[in-house]
Amino acid sequence: MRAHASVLHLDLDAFFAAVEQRDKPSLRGKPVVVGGVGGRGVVATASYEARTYGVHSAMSTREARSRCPHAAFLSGRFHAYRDTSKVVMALLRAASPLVEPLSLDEAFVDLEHSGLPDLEIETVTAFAADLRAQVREATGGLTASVGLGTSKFIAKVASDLDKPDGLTVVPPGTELTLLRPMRVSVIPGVGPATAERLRRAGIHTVEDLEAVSLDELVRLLGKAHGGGLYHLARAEDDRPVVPEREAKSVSVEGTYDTDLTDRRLMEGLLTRQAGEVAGRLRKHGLSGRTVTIKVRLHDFTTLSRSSTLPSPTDRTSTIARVARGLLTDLDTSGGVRLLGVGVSGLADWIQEDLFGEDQEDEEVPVEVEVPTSRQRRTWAPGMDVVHAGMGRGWVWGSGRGVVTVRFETAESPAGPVRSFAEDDPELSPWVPQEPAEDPPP
Ligand code: DCP
Ligand code: MG
Repeated sequence: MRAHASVLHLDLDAFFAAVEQRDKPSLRGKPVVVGGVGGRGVVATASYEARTYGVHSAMSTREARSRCPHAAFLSGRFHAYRDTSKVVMALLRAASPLVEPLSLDEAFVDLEHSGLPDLEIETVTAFAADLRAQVREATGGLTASVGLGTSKFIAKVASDLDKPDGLTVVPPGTELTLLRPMRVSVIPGVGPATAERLRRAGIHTVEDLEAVSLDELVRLLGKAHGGGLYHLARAEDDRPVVPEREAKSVSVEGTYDTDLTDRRLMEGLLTRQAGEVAGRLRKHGLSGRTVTIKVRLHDFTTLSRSSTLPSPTDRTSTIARVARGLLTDLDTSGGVRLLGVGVSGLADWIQEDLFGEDQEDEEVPVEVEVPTSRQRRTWAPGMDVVHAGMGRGWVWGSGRGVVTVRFETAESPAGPVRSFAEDDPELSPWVPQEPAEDPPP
């Protein structure tokens, strides 16, 4: 625990839904649910307007529809979330060299190295207020909730206290007063299973936990976990803010506007991605042992599978073969929205070189063509489209051969709604320019 509240945690509010409301003016101030819109889909997130009806992340979309039938149910646009996340992370990195992203919409920032004259409450609070204003400005109106505290644990708890659009500072010395009445699940590492075990031992709050001896906790939860909780229950947390280090993996992924169902096509895409990964590894003189594939299903579940090779490789053929093999274990019959290949466990030398001369990479690049929405005729709710006469808009709904579009963008006022035949040649999916490749490791 530090002497000053110099750890900042920032978390964007209702992230995916907020991006949708920014880009779809007619949905601002309205209930919006983003997630799998099909029969077995789950909610990824809901706007705060929808949350008042009890809709929340991980709930089935079916249940969300019954709780809030008038919400807009959108299937998500990952390119927009990723681009927005990049803007926010760049802004944080400009504020401090020590930024540790936790997910697309969440990061720790260490203020000890941000060039502030001091770390007194007034100074760090003003810094945080300014950062929140900058985020709003740079993202076109998204709000972030920020917490400041003497450790990562406290900063993260604090950012959640006044959501959405909040700023909470926990002054040094007040940590335990804040934590004691809270449920044990507030502690990082206390998931449902641990919480249940503690509950059976009569431990509900942090205060209850604080009263338990180290021996007893170790007996209940094992040495590492029990020991960790013993300290966190006392707000003792010295974990440093660790900036993203050199890439520990090289990966390539693609998101698709339509649900891919053809196995051959998916294998082709994985092979092509394996080629790109291998090319980047070779370019940087790297090789890796663990091949991972990432697959996001139509209902938003994201799966990853990996396999570790006996020795590192930088070969397209090896990576592609493993990636295709990993795909065979997954049930993708409902359709796939994202595919990716990565190699981790990087080393800067290649074992295979020790045993022979540099062989040609024998994998032949494959020609694959991803079907467009027109070929598949799927118009996912929320997706970006462009109409020859009407300009940019988004799919409001589709069915029975008709697709309904609302014509508006982040910069326009709420726009008109028009319906078209699903195969209207004037209407096509709108895809943003490919963003520049991430900087090499
Ligand atoms: N997400 C998801 N599936 C989940 C949880 C989250 O796909 N089970 C996605 C959607 C969220 C984003 O990650 O918008 C960020 O997650 P958060 O937990 O920060 O949730 P939100 O930002 O949506 O809401 P909050 O205002 O509570 O932070
Ligand atoms: Mg968030």
